Amino acid sequence: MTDSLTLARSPEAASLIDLEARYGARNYKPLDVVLTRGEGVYVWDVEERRYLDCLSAYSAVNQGHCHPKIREALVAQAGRLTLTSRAFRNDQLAPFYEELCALTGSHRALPMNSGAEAVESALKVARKWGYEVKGVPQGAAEIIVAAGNFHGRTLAIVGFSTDPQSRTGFGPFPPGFKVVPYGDAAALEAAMTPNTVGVLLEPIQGEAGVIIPPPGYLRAARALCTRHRALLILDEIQTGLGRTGALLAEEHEGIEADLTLIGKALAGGFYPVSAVLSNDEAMGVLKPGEHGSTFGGNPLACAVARAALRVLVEEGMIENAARIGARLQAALRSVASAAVKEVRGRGLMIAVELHPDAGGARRLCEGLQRRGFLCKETHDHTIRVCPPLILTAAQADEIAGAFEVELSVLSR
Ligand code: IF1
Repeated sequence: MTDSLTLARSPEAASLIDLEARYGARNYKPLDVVLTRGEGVYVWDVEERRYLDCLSAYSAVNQGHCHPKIREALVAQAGRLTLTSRAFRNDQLAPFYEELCALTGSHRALPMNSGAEAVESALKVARKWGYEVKGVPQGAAEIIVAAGNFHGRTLAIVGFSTDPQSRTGFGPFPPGFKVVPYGDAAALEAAMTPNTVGVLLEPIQGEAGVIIPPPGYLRAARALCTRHRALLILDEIQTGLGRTGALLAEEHEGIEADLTLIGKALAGGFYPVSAVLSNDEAMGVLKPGEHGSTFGGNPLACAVARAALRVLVEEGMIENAARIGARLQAALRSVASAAVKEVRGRGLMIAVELHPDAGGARRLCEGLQRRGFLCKETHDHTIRVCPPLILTAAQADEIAGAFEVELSVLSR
């Protein structure tokens, strides 16, 4: 099991890695690649080696690295006005609301910063809606989540995580959450009570390894929430904004959530911007002073997000993700390797799962790195393949080719 690369490491890279180890919290174990520049699907390390980015910063760089039009919007706004607090209004928030709601068919949007903040905000809205609109007794609200979920790293969120690494050592956790198996509509129905105020699901579970639920599961969840008067909350922070070949993954099932969470690529990798998208009934429960954020809805965030959404749509990235994603999935499935257990995906949200005895996903990622492709493993045996949505057919074929070569080494 190689635990370090055979790639030559310059004194600059070695020094930067040492400084990280000396001064940084050790909450990540990144590949030993020190990046210094990004453009489109490519990033370069401090030794000027070029890599095709197959992670897109966990789908936060769907538009490609350093997109020039988003950068222009950032620089222009940064020279005018960056932060006012919400004590005052600014000239970017209203057009951001209007464009975002028009694009997504939402009635209202709540602007936040990180994905976890959007999730926490949705949990608060669902509980308040439950008490004030549905009539659930105060303090009795229940929210159902799925096993294998990943919704962020705050205490409430890790409190309902089923991943020991995410939750061990951080208790006690807030009550009011129930966990059901993902993809099982009967189990979801059985967990619903008159106090159920919300069901929080990822349309495709990202961190769990691109787990796609059975066809009809999301439609069933939608119907159950309608029947039991609970809010369907879809976390599209990773699946949204074109990643699965549709603007929102919910479109593949022809449903609409009551609350939809977006983040990551909402600002094309330039700035932390997230949002809760809602119909009037749910978001209407928030009154002035009941929720907020220092940076939520700031003019710089809104200007950047407006540009990020504009290029996503105008440059056909969503359609490209569908077309090139299908090509890449087919090419990866055609790789004849005994090491591969399954290739899963929708659009350019793809995962290659290896058999447990194949030698480990981390080793494959290090081999791919030597060939100029940056991928990230999840849960030991699965490699995410999530390049920017601007990927070309030729680049998709290069990724599949690199997997074929590295997998042939693994399966020997
Ligand atoms: C890490 C992966 C992890 C998310 C979904 C909410 C959030 C995320 C579906 C929270 C964030 C990031 C967090 C980052 C690595 C990455 C990740 F799933 F994408 F692979 F961890 F599981 N909902 N996912 O995927 O958004 O607060 O981070 O802006 O924590 O290591 P955030």
